[in-house]
Amino acid sequence: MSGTLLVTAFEPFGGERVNASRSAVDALPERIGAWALVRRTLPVVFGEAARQVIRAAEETHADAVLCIGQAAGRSKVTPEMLGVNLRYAAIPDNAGHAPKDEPVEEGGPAAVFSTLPVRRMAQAICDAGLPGAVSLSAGAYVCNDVLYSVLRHFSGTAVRAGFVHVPALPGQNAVCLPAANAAAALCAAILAL
Ligand code: PCA
Repeated sequence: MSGTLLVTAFEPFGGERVNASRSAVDALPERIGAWALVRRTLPVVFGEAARQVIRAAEETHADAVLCIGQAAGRSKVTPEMLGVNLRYAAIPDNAGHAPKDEPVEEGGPAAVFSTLPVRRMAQAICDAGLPGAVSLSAGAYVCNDVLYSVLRHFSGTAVRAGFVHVPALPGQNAVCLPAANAAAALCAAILAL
């Protein structure tokens, strides 16, 4: 694949001052292989984050969409296999919403698979000497909300979409990965698209 790749990161949430996804995405170059990158930062707000991804993808005529989020406690850069039709917030989002077991989409399928080659992406991260693994759960918070909604929106179109969680930054969590390493892992994953 080649063309325009929309890469999104998230603003900080949960009372933190930084978001590792933003640091990693900021460290990416303008072009990676055959891809020209366009970047956006999303609010950590159910529903609104996904709307902003979809609007940005349509405005920029993106050929593919790769959303990046932080997963504190994870030690690896993890391409997500699927999104689920579930909202559950252990902490309120940045607009104060804390849904408890609500659907993302009323009547939607229980789960949708990423349309990016997640196994190849994870393997490429490992081949680059960086920590990578496929994840089978993007959780039920705003990252999953974005993945599920974006996949549903672009289902049946030529636009591929997926999500990668990165570990927290040093100083945020004992389990961490420097932004430069997370960015290098994302580059490897993007080259495998
Ligand atoms: N991580 C959260 C939302 C924003 C982010 O960076 C999540 O995993 O849902």
